[in-house]
Amino acid sequence: SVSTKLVIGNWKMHGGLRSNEVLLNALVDGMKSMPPGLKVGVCVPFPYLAQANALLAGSRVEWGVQDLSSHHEGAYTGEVSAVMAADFGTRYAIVGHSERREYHREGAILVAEKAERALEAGLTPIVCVGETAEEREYAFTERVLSAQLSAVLDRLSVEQAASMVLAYEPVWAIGSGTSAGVDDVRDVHAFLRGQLAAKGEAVGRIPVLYGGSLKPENAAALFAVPNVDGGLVGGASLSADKFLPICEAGA
Ligand code: G2H
Repeated sequence: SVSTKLVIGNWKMHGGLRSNEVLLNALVDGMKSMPPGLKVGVCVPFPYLAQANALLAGSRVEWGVQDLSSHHEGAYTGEVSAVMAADFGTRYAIVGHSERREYHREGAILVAEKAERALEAGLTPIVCVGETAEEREYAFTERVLSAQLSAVLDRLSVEQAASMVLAYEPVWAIGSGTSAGVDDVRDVHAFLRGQLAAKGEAVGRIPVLYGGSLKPENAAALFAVPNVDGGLVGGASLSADKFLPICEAGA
């Protein structure tokens, strides 16, 4: 657990050259007055990596991708490798987001391979785990999270695992407008911390982010929950007016 927060924007499939420029410049500016220690990043669609590199290099805002290929290189039409992303100064790679797991049928092993590719290329994987409403209803939350996480931890070396970021994103809270409650988040993050700590002290200390309808109104309360080291922000990361106050709540 870390005292200063890590706040990552996940733009999903939003953006355009002109609107990105306005947003990224506002973030660079806004971060100038934020307390040191706070770490902020934005995960942009692949075509905008070069733009992020150009506008954010040297600033306090880092950038990342939202997915990666599980392969190194080769005949994989439409895929983008971790090494390619790294060519653009990329720091983070979200892997295993529930939208990838659901709409692209990504399984636990594939997600683990993607995390491994990211680490090999020097990127920090942000591994997303989360249960659906139905799984939660049947009290399968811990079983689901444990299966998703252990697939990754089993594949990585301890050194690699100690360099990743974990994000808890309850699928039922994503894009719903309502975040998970602080009691749920406290319980789940304590559970995840225990799973990580079982892999040793270094892995037990990695940042664990909360994601799912984070907004300026609920960020401070969620960031105050034990074992919450920051947030993964979707919808509210698309405007500086919302994203910067969330970042500030983590300062
Ligand atoms: C969860 C989150 C960011 P939102 O997917 O990854 O999105 O904040 O829109 O719920």
